[in-house]
Amino acid sequence: SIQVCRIRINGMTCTSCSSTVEKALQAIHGVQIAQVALATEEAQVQHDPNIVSYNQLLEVIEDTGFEGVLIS
Ligand code: 9UX
Repeated sequence: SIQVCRIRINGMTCTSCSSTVEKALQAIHGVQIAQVALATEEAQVQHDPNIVSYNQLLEVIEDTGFEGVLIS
């Protein structure tokens, strides 16, 4: 089943930042939809937890140079 999670993204200051994070999340196998909002500093990610875990999402975010923190 698909899980929707919200992640706080710390360190983004421009739309290029948020685009980088969004594209990285969208490229992950097991992610259906990923949207990153600069204004709220939040990502909403629909993923299949059997394919990609929440912790793997955080690792990809950190690989882009930003910090991710689970909201819900
Ligand atoms: Mo532009 Mo966002 O260097 O860090 S991509 S401000």
